[in-house]
Amino acid sequence: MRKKIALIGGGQIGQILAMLAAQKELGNVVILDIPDFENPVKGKALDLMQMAPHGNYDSHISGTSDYKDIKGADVVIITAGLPRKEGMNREDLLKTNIEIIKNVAENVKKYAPDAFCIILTNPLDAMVYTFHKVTGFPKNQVVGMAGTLDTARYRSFLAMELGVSVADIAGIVLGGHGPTMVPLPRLTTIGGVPLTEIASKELIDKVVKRTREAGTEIVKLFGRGSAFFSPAKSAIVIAESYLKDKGRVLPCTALCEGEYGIDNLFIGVPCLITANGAEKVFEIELNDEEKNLMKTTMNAVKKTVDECKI
Ligand code: A3D
Repeated sequence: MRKKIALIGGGQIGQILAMLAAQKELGNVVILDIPDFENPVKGKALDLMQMAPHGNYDSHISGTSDYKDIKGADVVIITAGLPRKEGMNREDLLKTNIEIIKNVAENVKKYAPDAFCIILTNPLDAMVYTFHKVTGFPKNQVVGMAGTLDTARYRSFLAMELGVSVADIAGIVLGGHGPTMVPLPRLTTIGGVPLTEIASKELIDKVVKRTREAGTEIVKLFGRGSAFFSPAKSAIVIAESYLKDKGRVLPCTALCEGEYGIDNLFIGVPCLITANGAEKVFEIELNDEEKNLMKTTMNAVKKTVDECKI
């Protein structure tokens, strides 16, 4: 039987998620939005069905505002909520998006209690924490998508600066989804060659800074709204690893229970994604400077989580 992917939120990211999931034939896709946006998501679904003959996929795509339609979903990807506008930081979205996430969590718990859940709504780390608290799902069943994107941004900036194939850049960005995130140049390699041996400190610092501000750079260019192609692709990579039991090791926002000295917080860490969900968090031995950066990002995430009062 075909797998089922429920997309909660059918806006900018939701529509690209639907297209990518269909093109990869990950399963049938249901796009759910609020009643006011039921017709637009039905329209997007119909448009994607009409792309199928040239897109070479048989996935069925539908739109709805009724949670009954997500019943039996294998994967739920959540983008419901407001995105940033120019001049806003992610925390400015907290008040509105926390109510939306609580509502989504209650419904996912009721209608798709076995689904692997991937959350994108900002402020990301706090929204994943809230979703996990409200659903009470096991920790391996809930992740946030942020580090997968932050790492993709880091890799693409390095490729652009160094004039090398992005495929040969292996690296990781840890921590919260915001300006305190922690790219790890010390552990980055280009075709097996350590980055620190072929790039100057100035170049590395420039890329690290641009990575931390990458989302804001796009928000400034758009004026209204935030990135959507790359966040959608990053979430699909996580979903695919789960659905196909690929065993990708991806930076995801996962529950830490002592790892990295972090307790009871969802934050970006390297995760093994299999058919069991976020099966394992890998712990890397960090140096003192990196440990300090992790402490700073942990405190930033904790501050936002505390504001959720959940
Ligand atoms: P947008 O195009 O506005 O789509 C959001 C959709 O959510 C809209 O269609 C809304 O109608 C819908 N929605 C609102 N409330 C509900 C609800 N209660 N139930 C169901 N649907 C609802 O935004 P977007 O797709 O550009 O961004 C979505 C979210 O992702 C925002 O919070 C962004 O900040 C966030 N985002 C995260 C990243 C990460 O890397 C984590 C990157 C980019 C955007």
